[in-house]
Order: sequence, then structure tokens, then C-alpha cells
Amino acid sequence: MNQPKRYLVTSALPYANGLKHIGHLAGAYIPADIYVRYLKAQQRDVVFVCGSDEHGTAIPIQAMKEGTTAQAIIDKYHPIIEQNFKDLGIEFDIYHRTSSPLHHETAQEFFTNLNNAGALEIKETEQYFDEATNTFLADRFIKGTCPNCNYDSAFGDQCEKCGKSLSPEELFNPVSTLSGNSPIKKATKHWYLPLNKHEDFLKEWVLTEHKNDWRANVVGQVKSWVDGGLQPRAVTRDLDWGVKVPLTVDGQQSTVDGKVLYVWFDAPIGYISATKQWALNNNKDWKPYWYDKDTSLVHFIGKDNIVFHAIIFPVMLKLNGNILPSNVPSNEFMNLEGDKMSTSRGWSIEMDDYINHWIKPENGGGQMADALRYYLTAIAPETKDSEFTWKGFHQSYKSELSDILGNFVNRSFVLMHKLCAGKVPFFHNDIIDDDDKQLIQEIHQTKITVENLLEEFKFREALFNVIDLARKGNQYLQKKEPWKKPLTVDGQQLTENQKLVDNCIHLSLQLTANLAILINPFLPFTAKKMLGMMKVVDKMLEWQNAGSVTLLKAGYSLRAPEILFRKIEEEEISKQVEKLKKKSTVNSQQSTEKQNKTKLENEKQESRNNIKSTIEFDDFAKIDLRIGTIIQAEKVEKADKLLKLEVDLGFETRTIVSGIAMHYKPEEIIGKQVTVVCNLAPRKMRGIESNGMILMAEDKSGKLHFINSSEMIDSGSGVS
Ligand code: B3M
Ligand code: ZN
Repeated sequence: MNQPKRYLVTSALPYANGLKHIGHLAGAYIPADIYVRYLKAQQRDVVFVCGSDEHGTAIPIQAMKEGTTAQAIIDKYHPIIEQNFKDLGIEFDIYHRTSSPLHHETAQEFFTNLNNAGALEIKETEQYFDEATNTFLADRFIKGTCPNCNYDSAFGDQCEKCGKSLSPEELFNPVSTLSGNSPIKKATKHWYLPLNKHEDFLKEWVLTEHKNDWRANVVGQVKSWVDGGLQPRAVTRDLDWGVKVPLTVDGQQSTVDGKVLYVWFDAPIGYISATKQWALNNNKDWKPYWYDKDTSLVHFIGKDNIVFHAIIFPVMLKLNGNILPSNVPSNEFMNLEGDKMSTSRGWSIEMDDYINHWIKPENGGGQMADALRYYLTAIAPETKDSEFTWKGFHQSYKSELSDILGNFVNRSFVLMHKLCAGKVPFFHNDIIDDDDKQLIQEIHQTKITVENLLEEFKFREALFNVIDLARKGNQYLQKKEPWKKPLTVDGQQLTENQKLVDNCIHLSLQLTANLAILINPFLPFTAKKMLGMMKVVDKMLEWQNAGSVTLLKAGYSLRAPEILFRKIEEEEISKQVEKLKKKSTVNSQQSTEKQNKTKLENEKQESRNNIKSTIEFDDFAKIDLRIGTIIQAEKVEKADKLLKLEVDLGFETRTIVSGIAMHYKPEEIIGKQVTVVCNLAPRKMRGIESNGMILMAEDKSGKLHFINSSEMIDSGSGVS
């Protein structure tokens, strides 16, 4: 297959509603960065775009939580997330933001193109509406029970637990996340993308053309969506926060009040606006990256975003005349210490937290960014969910990064300084042996293997092959044992031994140079450090150099060895585990408090809502309330809930039937004083004439309590 002229690589735009955790990093960012670094090492024309997704209900919800505005939220988190990616070596060509005017214009133009082409449909439908807040409840403004996995806090657009994409109407027991109330239905008009009209296109494009070169999880999800029958999808929302729906009135550009583009309509267009901004910043033409068939468009995402990147956005691109993605490498989920990663439950490791501890210069700096990049790639959920554990992080750091890669590089440098005067020794072809030939072959072959795997987005396996080459380097050294060969005897140079040592160290150093090139897409900080030790320029990292065993010139002196990966003590790891558990406990306490507060609020609201309609004082004055004393009580035949009471009102004794049998035994209420409505018309209950009513209060648990004074009052005393 001929090579694309250029590449446009995207990573999912993270919502700027809070800190992002390492699960996000593993899903859509590290794989993309590895791929882009590899392509750039091949000198290919690549643009890597990302940015903050700053619309949708997630932002105003966070603003409410933090008691601020949506704009303040995005202005707070956008720069933090951007810096976090930088600190972890994720090197976008631009990290844009969808609140930018350029994005609004681009998204509105895109919408107008589709609308003018008749590609959208307008429909009026009944949508959930919260009367208390006067808000239509879309996406994260509504939650309920997921129809797919029964998770009771699934949002109106997606279930966080099983990842299923939802619409509010699918939720069981929906409630407003704004007021906690149950919503009503209210009519509203929206524009729809008729996905149902594009099933044949998707069957042909994804399920046939890309059946074999796209990951099975992506093809499988598209298949289940198409087989289930695609529905028209609303691409606008009744919200104020977002890209306003464009409308042309008498040839003039205007917008529709109170309606914005659905965040998942505008956000993917953010890839295009980011490309436009990059082109402006670099004096380039953005159009070939989105219109030229020789461009390879690749979207890196997590599995919860498949429907948007493999179904909805491609349909939009097709209707807009753009190219389609050549691949959508989607990762599954990464779990944490035995549970699903969740920011809301505090069960997550934020990128910011990792950086603030591990990437401080005194704690290892960039090498510790590479430590995380390494582990997240080595356990990447490329085909199934995987599990981050701090123990696993420590283990992979020690036994692979440090003991294999770090150890081999260190030994090669130490031996060079010790046995070859700190210079790259000559290679003596006349004594080349099978071990030398084998190692040279391994170096050639690994470059080809890693290249093929990277072209197929198999990052985990590619990384394994690079580390395995370093492992073979250690085995080569172990077999050659240059340190055991005496180089002089009685002051005489042992030339033969020196030549053997020269060849071993020469190839070990050439292997070191190859490891820097091969590891660079994965561990850029480590590759850079290795360049410094070899005193060579970045150009050496060009992919074309990999596989060569003449990268370092004989006689060239190299710097002193540096430890690539510092020791991580057990205690440092156990502190991280404690920190995670503590954070989660605090969070669950906070969320319990929050839940209780919300529950209390809801109960208050419910009580407010349940207040009966207002009456006049004269209405109230008609009720005659007296204090009575229960002088007799007995159960009513065949009526579990009823007691027959004789109540002394001072001026007379009344028979009153009361529904308190489930709450009180007859013998325990003799002598109890009660408040009696004594001018209530008599009525027959189970054949007994009940003459009045005693007032009881029902608490939250449903228990009934007598309404009476704490001190004894004469029976018959009036209550008003
Ligand atoms: N903001 C990522 C998420 O689901 C979403 C991606 C948009 S990519 C265009 O958090
Ligand atoms: Zn679910």
C-alpha cells in the first residue's frame, strides 16, 4: 500500500471540567504520541492536534459544583491539562480549545453546510424538562438507571460504568441533576442528523472496507449499532453554554436563541478548527489535511467515544465533503487497583498529582514521565480492559526499565570507559564471530518488526520488542564477559583479547544507539538523555538510522555513564497506595455528605412541593381542635391498621377509630394525651362510628407520632 502524503492525527479532546487521570492518558494520548513520534522520526508530514472540549453540560455542572461560571472553569482547567500533557511528553502540534472564536465559526459553518444541503432534519419532540430550574434536561443534566447495566447514576448521554451511549429517554427513574426532581416532558424543536439514512455507507465503509485493518472492538461496536438500527440523532440542545445554532435570516448570519450545537457535534469539529489554528500559526494550508485523499486521518480515542468517531463524525465528514478517518485506534478501559477508575469517586490517579510528585527534578524529572509512559504502554488496554496497580508500576520499572534497558546502557558505557579508554573502539572484522553476527541480525530485524507493529497501532507489542532487544544485549555481554579478559600481562598488551573486547563494546554501543532510536517514540526523555551520553545530535534519532551498526564512529569519545532510572523505594510506592485509598475515602465521605445534603434538599423540596393549596384564616377557624386523653384502646377485628379508642374530652368521651395499630399497641397508649379534631363529621369505619380524628405526625421513616404537649393539660382544652 503506498504511503500517505501526510497525516492528521487526533486525540480525543478532554473536557476542561477537571483534572484528567492516567486512564485518559493511556487511552487516547500516549498511543497517539508514540505513533506521531514514530512518523516524525520517519520525516513524514504529520500534524498532531488536540485541545480542550469546553462545551457540553459537564462544564456548567462543574461550575455549579465549584460555585463559579462555566468560563471560569474552562479558563482554570484548560491550561492545567495542557501543561500536564507537556510534562508527560505528549507533544501536540497544537493544543487548541473549542471556546475559541475560530472554533465557533468553524462549527457554525460546518452546521450551515449540512443544513443548507438538506442533510439535517428538524423535528419537534417531547424532552425531559425540570420545572424547578426551568431547564431542558440533556446529557449530564439528567441521570437515572442505565438500561444496559443497571448503574443507577448513568447520565443522559452516556453511562460512565459500562460506557454505553444513551439518550435521556432510555434512562429508568430519570431525575434532574440540577434540582433532584423528577422531570416532566415538554415539547421542543431540534435539528437531527438522520444516521438511519447512512447505514449502507457505514456497512460498506467500516464493516467491509475496514473489517480487517480496524481494531475488532471498533468494528464490533459499529456493527452492533448498525445492526440495532441507527436512529436520527439530535445535533442541537436547549442550552446557553456552547456554540450557538447558526441561522441565516434575510441573508444575515444570526443564531437561534437558547439553542446550541450538541457538544458531540461541535467537539469533533474541534479537530478541524485546531488544524486551522495550527496552519495560521505556521503559515500553512490546513485544507489538504481535511480534504485531500492522500491524507491519512487517524483518531485516537477510548472505547466510550467509538460511536462518535466511527459513526457520527464520519457521517458528518462525508456530508461535508471531507476525507474519512483511515483508522480509529480505540483503547478499552484501564482499571485501577481492582476497581474502575473514577474521578467522581476519587478512585483515580490524576496526571497533575503524578507530575507533582514523580516529575519533580529531585524525584527523577522526565525519566519518571517515561516510567509512567512505559508502564501504561506495557499494560495498554489495546484489546481488553487492563489494570494499573502501583505494585505493577514498580515491578515493570525495576525489572524491565531499570534492570534491562538501564542496566544494558550503563554496562556498555562503564565497560567502554574501563576497557576502551572512554572511546568507541574499532570493530575488527577479521575476528567477527557468530554471536556478533547474531546481535547484528537482531538489531536489523527488531527495527523492521517494531516498524510494522507501529504501523498497525500495536504499541504494547512494539515496546516489548524494543525491550527484548536490550535483553539480548545483556545476554550478549554476559556471554562475551569482556570484563574477564586480561588486556595486558607483565605490561604487555594482549592484542587478541583487546580486539575481542573492542568488538563486544563496539557492537554494544551501536546497540545502545539503536535502542535510543527505537525507544524514542515511547520514552522521549530517556532517548534524549542517551543522546547526551553519546554526545550526538537529535538527528541521530531519525528512524532511517535504526538497524545500522555504524552509528557511532570508532575513536569517538562518549560521556560518562548516567543512571537512566533511579531506584524507587518500596516505601515510595506504598505511600502512593495509601494516598489513593485516603483520597477515595475522603471522596466517598464527601459524596455521602453531598448525597445526604442533596437528599435533604430533595426532601425539603418535596415537602415544599407537597404543601396543600393556600386557605383563608376563616377556613382554618372552622376546625375545632381539643386536647383529649385516651382512656381505652383495642384492636379492630380484621383491620390490621385500626385501633378503636375511647377519648376523654373533658366535656364528653368520644369513640374514635384511628389507623395507628401498626405503630402502637393498645396497652401502651392508655393515658396518652392527643390533639383531636372534634368537629369532624362522624363516619363509619369497619362498622364502628368514628366521631372525630386524632392528629399524628409522620416522620421520614414513616413512623407516626402523637401531637401533644410535653406537659399534661386538662382534657377538652382548646388548641388554636
Ligand atoms: N470530550 C472526551 C470525553 O468523553 C470528549 C471527547 C471529545 S473528542 C471530539 O471525556
Ligand atoms: Zn451502563
